[in-house]
Amino acid sequence: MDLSKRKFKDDYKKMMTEVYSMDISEAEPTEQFFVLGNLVRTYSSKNWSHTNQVYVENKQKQTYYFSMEFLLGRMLKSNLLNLGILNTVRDGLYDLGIDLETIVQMEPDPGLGNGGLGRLAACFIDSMATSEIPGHGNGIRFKYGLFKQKFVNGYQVELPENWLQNGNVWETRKMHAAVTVRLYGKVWLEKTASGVLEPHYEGAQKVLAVPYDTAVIGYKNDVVNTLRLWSAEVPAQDESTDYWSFIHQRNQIESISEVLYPDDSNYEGRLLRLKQEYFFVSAGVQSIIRHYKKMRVPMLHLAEKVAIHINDTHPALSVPELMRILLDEEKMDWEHAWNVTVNVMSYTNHTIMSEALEKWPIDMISTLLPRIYQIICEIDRRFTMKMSTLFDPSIVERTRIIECGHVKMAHLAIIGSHSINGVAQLHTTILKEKVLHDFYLIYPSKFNNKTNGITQRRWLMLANEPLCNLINRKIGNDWETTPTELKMLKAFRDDEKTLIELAKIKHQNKERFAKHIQKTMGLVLNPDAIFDVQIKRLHAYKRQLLNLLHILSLYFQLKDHPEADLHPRVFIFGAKAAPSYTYAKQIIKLINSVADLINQDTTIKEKLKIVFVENYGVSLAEKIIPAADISEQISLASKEASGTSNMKLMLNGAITLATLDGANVEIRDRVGSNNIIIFGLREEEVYQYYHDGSYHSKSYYDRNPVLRRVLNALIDGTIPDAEAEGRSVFDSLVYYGDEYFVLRDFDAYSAAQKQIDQLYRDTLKWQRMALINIAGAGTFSSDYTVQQYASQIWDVFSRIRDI
Ligand code: BZD
Repeated sequence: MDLSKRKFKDDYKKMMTEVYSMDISEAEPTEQFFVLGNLVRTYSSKNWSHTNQVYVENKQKQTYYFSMEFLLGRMLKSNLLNLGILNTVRDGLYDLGIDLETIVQMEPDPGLGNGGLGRLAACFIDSMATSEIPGHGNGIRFKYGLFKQKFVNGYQVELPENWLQNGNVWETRKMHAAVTVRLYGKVWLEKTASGVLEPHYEGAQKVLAVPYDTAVIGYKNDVVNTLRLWSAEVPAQDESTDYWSFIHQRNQIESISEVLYPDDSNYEGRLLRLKQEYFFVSAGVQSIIRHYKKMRVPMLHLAEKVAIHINDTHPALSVPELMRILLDEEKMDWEHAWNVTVNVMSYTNHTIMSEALEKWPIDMISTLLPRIYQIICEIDRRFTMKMSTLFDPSIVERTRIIECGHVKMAHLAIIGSHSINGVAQLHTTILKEKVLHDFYLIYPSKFNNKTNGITQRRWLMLANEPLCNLINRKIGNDWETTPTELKMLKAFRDDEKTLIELAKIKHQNKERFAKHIQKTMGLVLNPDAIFDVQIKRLHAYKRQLLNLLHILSLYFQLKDHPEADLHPRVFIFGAKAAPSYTYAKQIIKLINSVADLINQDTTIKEKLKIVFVENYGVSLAEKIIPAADISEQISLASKEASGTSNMKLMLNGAITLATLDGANVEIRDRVGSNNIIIFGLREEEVYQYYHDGSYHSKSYYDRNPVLRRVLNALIDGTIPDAEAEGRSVFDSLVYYGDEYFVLRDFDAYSAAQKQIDQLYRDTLKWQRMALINIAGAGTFSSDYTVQQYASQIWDVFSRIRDI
């Protein structure tokens, strides 16, 4: 948008008066933030209603991205950037004696997600608006986001994250668009005079779903899409309602949108979770249908105007919910309703881990959602009947929805969608060949890959302005809207001046991060050290333990040979563990205890430092990533579906240290083997071990003296105050099979780390690698990913063609 500094300053002063009736000089930073937020809203509001109007007038097909999680991060700067007024506003505020960066910190970081899946959803809505795809988010307005993590004596403690405490400047409550969601009760079918079966309901609990809409602003293109998050409320009561039963009911209902479940990659069959899933799906589908009806296009054509995307299985109930509406309310017959539904729905799988696959006990579903359960049974009946004529009975048994008293949500999503995609090439191949092979035999053409992506706006333009400025000076700014243009940087691969500039920027970013750590943790970091970063959820398969065991081996090397020629290192961890995941919490405690041991040991001359940041989330990631030299992507091959921090870190010039897992494979293909450090078991080798059962972790302990010493340190008192945790980890690695092959990959990992130690000493060589990584990161822009979804899955129009 066009905005002069002068106009902005006038608007800001005026808004301050309107909102708080005071002068700027009297305002606190929280008030300054709130006023700026309000102003940004007014700046985008015209385009928001205009975008909606254009969509309606053109009867344009709309995509709705259904996701339990949207891990948005702070939105002020991102909105200013996308409106094209970031610098104007920064300068204008400066004139008014206000520092934008101070205001930015006042915004709570909405943590409405666990990790990669939720952050992907946030990148996607940003990219859809930027790519001019008519695409909107649909989710839950959790009152409490993912817990706030604190370390107490090295242990993770979870505190509530009350992000809405001071209100949310970005949202608009849309009472007129509220819908009713029905839970429990009885349902039976009765034949009408015309002979069709009609459902009758009795005694259902009614929940009012109230939408809160947030503008999703495209990058400098006047497009504003919508993120719609639903809040559960008590419907208006009639006068006879008893007061106490009302209070009881209110508590029950409001609990639905109270708190995000913190369990990532682990399924827990809790009733409240099932309520949450149905709640936002039912509200979303109902509101889509209500909107669609305004276009006056027959319901049979729904799939020409609407696409619904199922982000992991959490929204899989959208399949029977849409069926319910088409059958019961729109009076469509089953075949037509099913055809419409399958054409509307598409599904992304984000994991192959069996413990993450949702399956609900049938008594739970049938009690909570009686009509939905009937429909699921009918989908299952028709599926098994049809497939029995075409496939081996064992395949049908393995693929049906209802099995052993459970409803399998992935099966429901697959059968009810026209497209199933994995999130990286390797992941999709594993789905096709192993995990979902039976379904691949049945529906080969439904399967496709869409490698994940990240938005370069948040993860480079906002997080790393110095690097962004350097890139613009070298190759111009076409890459902002055509990110593959970053490849032009390769022309500077042998340009010493550019490489030195790159090194300087990284150094400044490391200094900035070191300052932050000194201020928040009291730890002094040496910015000349290698900053080695592993930031992701804590999970055994991601193998933070492999990193830790290697750190211990370096420590012992330095204890034995204080003169050892090791380049100083700072190991940076950021990770939350699911509160119920005991093993992950033990690993957190161990890392913190090793950090105490090493950080306080003056004999190693500051060569090693460990920083475990508390409460890792989007805002911290924005600080850490620009300062990273090494990106640790060391999951056991086959287990990490894609990963996305790998993409953010390469975009910021970190060198990836990785197994050939998830999108690491594609990163390697992009930058070439010389510009990434690959180690460890490959996916085929992992499966071979599963097949022949020949992995015996104890033999690695017995045969490898370095490893033995490190592992013994876990149980011999070397690590202060972590005996129980050390013993548990030791036993699991040495005696209980080492599920994720940590000991098997230890030597290869250590060798790779040694190679890094050597490579880093040659600044020009290192920076050349960094440059090639930045140049190759453009393909991993979520702009391209959503453009591929739009053209190949949703069949919606995007102004910009995919690559
Ligand atoms: O999804 C992650 C995968 O582990 C990553 O490999 C992948 O890059 C991203 C995006 O595709 N999965 C999750 O983040 N999963 C969850 O957060 C989750 C949350 C609730 C329940 C189950 C899983």
